[in-house]
Amino acid sequence: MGSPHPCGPALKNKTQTQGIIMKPSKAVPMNPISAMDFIPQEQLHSLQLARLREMVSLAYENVPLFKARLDERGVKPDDIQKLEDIRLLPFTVKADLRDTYPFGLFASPMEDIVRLHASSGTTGKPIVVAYTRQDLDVWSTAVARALAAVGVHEGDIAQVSYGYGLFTGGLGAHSGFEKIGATVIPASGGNTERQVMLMKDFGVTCVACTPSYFLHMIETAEKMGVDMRELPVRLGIFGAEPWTEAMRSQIEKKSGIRAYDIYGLSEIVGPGVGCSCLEQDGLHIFEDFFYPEIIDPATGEVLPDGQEGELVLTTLAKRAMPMIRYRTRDITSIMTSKCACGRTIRRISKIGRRSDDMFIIRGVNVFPTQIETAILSVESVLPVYQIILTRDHGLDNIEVDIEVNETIFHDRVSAIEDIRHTISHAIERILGIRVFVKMCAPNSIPRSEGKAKRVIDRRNLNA
Ligand code: DLL
Repeated sequence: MGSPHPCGPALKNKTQTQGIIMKPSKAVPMNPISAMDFIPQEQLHSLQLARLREMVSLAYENVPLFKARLDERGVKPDDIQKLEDIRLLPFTVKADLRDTYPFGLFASPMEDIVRLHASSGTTGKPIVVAYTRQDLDVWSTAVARALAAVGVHEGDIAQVSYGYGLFTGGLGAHSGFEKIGATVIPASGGNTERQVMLMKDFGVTCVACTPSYFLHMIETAEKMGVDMRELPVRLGIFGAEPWTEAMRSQIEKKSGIRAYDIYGLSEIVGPGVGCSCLEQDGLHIFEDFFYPEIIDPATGEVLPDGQEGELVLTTLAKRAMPMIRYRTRDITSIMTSKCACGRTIRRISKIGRRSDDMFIIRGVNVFPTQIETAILSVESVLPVYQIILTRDHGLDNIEVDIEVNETIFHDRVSAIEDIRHTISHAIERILGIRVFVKMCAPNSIPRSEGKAKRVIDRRNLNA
């Protein structure tokens, strides 16, 4: 403690952005838990190599699938002599977790495993992930470092509104806040009016939930006559789903808080693989725990920093279920510039899409977040939308349903029609194709309490 927070001065200057008045934050001293974020690169690389070698041996000796794949390639754990040798190792994919369901990828005996989580897949069985006591410590440390990077500190009152349970969001965020020494309110998702009440009555200063759920909280607060800008809440730690910069600005504008981005996935640990810092420019990866690579999704070839591709992650400190070169399907790039916050750990750019979120309409690749960007380029529209995919005589069609607010809804029909046209054109500008846009009545699109369901795919039903 004692030394000034490397981001302190920047923080003070950021009370006003793009004409939006933000709640002032005070500069906080650097939390010692952040020390590893500033480790010199050479030290980081030798630590990464030592840990990688340990992980590979652990997996080789205990996970039959991994051993078989290495043997097939004629690779031995000892062949990993430098960090680049990671390229000798095979990728792991989601199907590997399904095929070995439930415990086939565990590398530690069951008596050392103290926690299981699971992520619900779109089909069939969930994937199961495991943690030893030491893994839980790594996880809470990663989340605490993420929180420290955005200025969460002792004395903060944190409402965790990610779902608690098999989903890693709730318990993951919870343990990070506890490690920082904040007061945690384990609200979990749902019962939004009560969420707003807690926020107000308990003097909440930090909220953690999905960005789409926070937007719903803002709306609910408005209906309850509570102005979030008047509450002590000053920052949000949002993640678990792709969201755009435009969505971030909307949230900040409507609530007066700072919206930070936290990234993670169950297979690797849960939330806390990476997080934005006070600079809000990309997400730092906690590289001493999770080794990032970017590959060309088509060829598997490793791409240089700066190039966009699929993020591949290797756990460097997880013993229950080490993950070697896990293909996340998340599309991003490793940023090449140094961050103004001074952290030496590298950043990835905001994850706007997953390769499996993509759908093809009339030959054009479309990602839901592109549609979000178009919608949010139009003033007075909420990012409450759904994309409906249908198939007619073998041809895919897309319809974008967008809600309008009460004021617009009760305005002239021509006003709604104007907005519809503007959005249609904005989408056409971004995608290069025309799509059918439908304006919907207020509150007609279901709100999410966790990850938003943006795409309703009806193509199989009426193919
Ligand atoms: O969503 C873990 C998590 C919980 C992260 C709370 C952040 C906050 P899964 O359910 O396994 O785990 O889903 C992981 O969600 O591969 C991404 O596609 C997406 N995702 C997670 N965070 C972000 C983010 C949790 N900040 C999948 N931006 C990942 C974009 C995200 N996408």
